Amino acid sequence: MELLTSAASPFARKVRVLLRETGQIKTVKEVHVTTSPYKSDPKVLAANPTGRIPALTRPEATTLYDSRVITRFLDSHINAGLYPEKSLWDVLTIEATADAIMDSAVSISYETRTRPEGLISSDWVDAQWLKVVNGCKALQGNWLVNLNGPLNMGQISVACALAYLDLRHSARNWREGNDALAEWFSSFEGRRSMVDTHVDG
Ligand SMILES: N[C@@H](CCC(=O)N[C@@H](CS)C(=O)NCC(=O)O)C(=O)O
Repeated sequence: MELLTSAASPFARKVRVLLRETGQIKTVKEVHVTTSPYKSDPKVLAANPTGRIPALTRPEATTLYDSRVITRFLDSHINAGLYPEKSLWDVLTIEATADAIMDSAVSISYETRTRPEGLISSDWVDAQWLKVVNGCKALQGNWLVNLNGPLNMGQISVACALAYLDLRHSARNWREGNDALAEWFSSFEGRRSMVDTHVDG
């Protein structure tokens, strides 16, 4: 199997961390690509008609895309237990919250990094950042207990979302008012899987 990925993508990082945490790194080859909404990598387009990463090609089977589909597949592939039955709906909701934070944070990055200065909408950026703030608040207020239990896909997703905020939006300081979440993250980001997939600037 091949995973189309990039170093900075928080969605792809979810899969990369999963591969390392579940010992599947030798069975899935990571193929790094450069793609953007304005210029899709042809290999990505061939794998995913909407041109997004991550995408997972499988021999003699359909290609999978969208991080949540891929993580679910790789988890069930080896019965890794990252979606435990007894807390399934909580884990999926935490993953959805983390993905929503990523959606907004990536959208701000595209707005501010790829559009000409005069076309950048500060209203759009502020509205997206408010979603990030509300998402972080919910993670700290409602989900900290689940974040502190045995490893699951909710935790991996939250860590990848927060790491992306540090990578692209550190000046906005998501940690403000989120001390407990920040403390949880500082411990989680020391895991080998996170260190191995860390990227600067
Ligand atoms: N819902 C998707 C989002 C994936 C996504 O937005 N990936 C970005 C990179 S972080 C991308 O491929 N952007 C290129 C594009 O939008 O054409 C997932 O969970 O995989």
